[in-house]
Amino acid sequence: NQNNPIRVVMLPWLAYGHITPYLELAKKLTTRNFIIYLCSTPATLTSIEKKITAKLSQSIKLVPLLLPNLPDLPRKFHTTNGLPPHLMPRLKEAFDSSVEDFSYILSDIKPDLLIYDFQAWAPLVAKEQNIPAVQFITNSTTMSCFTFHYYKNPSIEFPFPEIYYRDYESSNMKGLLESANNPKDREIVFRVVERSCNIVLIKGFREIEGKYIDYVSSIVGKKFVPVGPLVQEPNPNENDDEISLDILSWLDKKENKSTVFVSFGSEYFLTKEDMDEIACGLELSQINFIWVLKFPKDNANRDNEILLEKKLPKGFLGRVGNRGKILVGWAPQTKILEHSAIGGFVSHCGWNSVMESMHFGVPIIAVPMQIDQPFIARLVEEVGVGVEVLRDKNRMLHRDSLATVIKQVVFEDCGASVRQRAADMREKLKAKGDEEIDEVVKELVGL
Ligand code: BUP
Repeated sequence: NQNNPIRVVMLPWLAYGHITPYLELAKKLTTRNFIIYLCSTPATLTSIEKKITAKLSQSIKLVPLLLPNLPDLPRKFHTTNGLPPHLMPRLKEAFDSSVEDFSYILSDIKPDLLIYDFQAWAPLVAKEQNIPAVQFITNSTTMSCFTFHYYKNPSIEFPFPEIYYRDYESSNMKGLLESANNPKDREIVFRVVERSCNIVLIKGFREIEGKYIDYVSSIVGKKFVPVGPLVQEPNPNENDDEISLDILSWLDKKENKSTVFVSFGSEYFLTKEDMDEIACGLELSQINFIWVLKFPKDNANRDNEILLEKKLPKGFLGRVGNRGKILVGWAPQTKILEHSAIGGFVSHCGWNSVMESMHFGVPIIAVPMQIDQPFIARLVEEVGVGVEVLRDKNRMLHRDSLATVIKQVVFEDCGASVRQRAADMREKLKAKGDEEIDEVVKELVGL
């Protein structure tokens, strides 16, 4: 009822790739009489602050969570964005030690519900205050399906070979399997999900992940409820910075579907070997490209041109000339993917990026790097909206393989069906209403 909105505290993991789906879910729920308190560190909240318009700020409140002051973890590192990888364990530790502050926040707000990510402590704090808690997993369900299967039945073969990564020896897969055989890890993973009320929310939709959603629900013993693709629509009124404007006007001069967008997400830093092969693959493919490059925040004060000259193959920038744009920092990704000049997305297959690519009908050249990305790359192939660039048996990426897949997906006849599937997916998603959110609201109200 209008006078009694449902009040929800949300606590995502401290990463842009997590806080944006939480924000998008928050936006949808506020249209159904919810008030959301989105709780995160100031460093993480900064990345979404400008998306909270005056109107939204009535129903989405940003609540800063201050991590204990750790001398070697200054505030700017209280988010995974640009976090040098060696500091990740410190960030996790600091987040875990914010339990007391979080408990104050909950007792101050007294919400009807907590929606949490993968902090096992969050639902316990809520339980102490009689607040129900629901987990919202922002990863692809293919990954959850795999991990929960092996955590539960380490000796039984995984029933979906279609998404089982081709390379059993990859460090990613080895790490997952080792962890599955470790009783301590097993317990932790189940503890997080078991503390969720009888449902678990997941980002995605049944048409592409239905069988995985059903399977994971059956092994965990809770209903996994998809919340939809949650793609943030590009906001034409949002002021772009100078670099973004330059990129978009450069794209305006390129022909329809003549250019690929290249990005490996907000968290991953390319190895020197991969950076060389990707650069040379783009050069070989002869295609126009926009490449977003990320370096750890340690490097942020360096002059970008000098940094690029040092990191990219010798003479690369001169040879590609006006055919390529390199952006160090943050790209207006959805505005780029929406642009008619874009004909493909060379992507690490982060779940948000894949949903955005499907939403805008852009076929994917999949170059997965870690964690859930190899599973998502297989799903992208299964759904038919992209092709994976395979590595060799030593896990090395090769420039020729990348160039071959780019050409196939973007303009060769043999890629026509992939392009068609991507275009069909766009139409399918356009026609999709908010049925997932209605279902989610029904479940949440019934808790
Ligand atoms: Br980089 C970058 N601009 O320059 P994923 C990313 N994004 O808008 P990730 C930009 O960040 P995990 C940039 O549109 C997407 O919504 C992009 O999320 C946006 O990958 C998000 O694709 C990136 O899920 O996170 O960041 O590696 O894989 O952990 O989900």
